[in-house]
Amino acid sequence: MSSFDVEALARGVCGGERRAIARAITLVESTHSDHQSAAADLLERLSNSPGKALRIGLSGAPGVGKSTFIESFGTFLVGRGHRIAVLAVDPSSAVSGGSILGDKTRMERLAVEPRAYIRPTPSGMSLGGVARRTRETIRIVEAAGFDVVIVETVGVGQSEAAVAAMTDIFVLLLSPGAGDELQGIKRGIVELAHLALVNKADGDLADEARRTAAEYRNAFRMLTGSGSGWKVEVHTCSALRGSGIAEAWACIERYRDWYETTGTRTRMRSEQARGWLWSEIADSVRMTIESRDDLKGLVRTLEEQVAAGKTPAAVAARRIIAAAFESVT
Ligand SMILES: Nc1nc2c(ncn2[C@@H]2O[C@H](COP(=O)(O)OP(=O)(O)O)[C@@H](O)[C@H]2O)c(=O)[nH]1
Ligand SMILES: [Mg+2]
Repeated sequence: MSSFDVEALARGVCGGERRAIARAITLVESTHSDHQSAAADLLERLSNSPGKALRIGLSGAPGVGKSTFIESFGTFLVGRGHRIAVLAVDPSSAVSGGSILGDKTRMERLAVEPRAYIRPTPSGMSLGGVARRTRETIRIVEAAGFDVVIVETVGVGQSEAAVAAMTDIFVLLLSPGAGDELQGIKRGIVELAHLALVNKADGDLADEARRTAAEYRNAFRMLTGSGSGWKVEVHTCSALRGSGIAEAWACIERYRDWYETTGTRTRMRSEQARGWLWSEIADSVRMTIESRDDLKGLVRTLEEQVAAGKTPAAVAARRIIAAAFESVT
């Protein structure tokens, strides 16, 4: 992207043009400083078209059936007149590379559906970078008219909390049988869920899936109580056969009603926006420090001292920040 007309790009995005959407996402993912100011300009223009999309976080261990579920669920929603965008937040999948190939075959119908847009994880980005750009990508696809946005994660790392902080509802996909330790899911992730779906409830696994759902229903009854006031639902589905998909959507719609009528949406979106502001500030301070040649020596020395256990991290951080801001004023 060498030269660009941000106004035209914003117009293209708002008109739902796929090429413009792809260019806009590439722009916000770029780490080039010129691109970053153009990206900020673009996002400001897009903020005139407020996001009305329902943002769904979807998580589950590798192999649980996320891609198959997205294909089935996405096709179902498209059939009901929705426009759906799928964004993946998983730095590890970009490293392994394998999942993208698998997804092409597992999301066959959705991948060619004009009312759907699938964006894989940008490669070579840290979790922080992916999470930051994913928030901006959500804004782009919302402005482009997609009214359901699914943000997918793998359920084994830290990206879940970041995704929960940028979505309206968090859906956890589970396998029949195994308890959550065996499913490779961290406890904290289970606690983020508003809806848990035990997938693969078909054939030989159907009974097991029902039992697993009952177990999770019990576990959630004990877990929640004081929380937000939403009672976590647990259902079964078969992404492969398409059963339980309509029920999952019905639950999401119930949640949405609750979310909007109780004022939770307004409160959560404000909290998320505030959190976003502060993480942008933290990121910018870091990037500014990293890009300042005059600080390189100090940073390197203190980094080594911290690594060697000679200087506490907090002390070194204060010195670096003091040095960075001192020379600004
Ligand atoms: N029996 C059954 N298999 C499924 C179902 N959903 C996914 N699978 C299979 O589970 C494997 C992993 O699915 P995939 O969607 O790639 O999982 P992901 O890694 O979570 O994205 C594939 O072989 C799928 O065909 C289901 O509902 N029932
Ligand atoms: Mg997958």
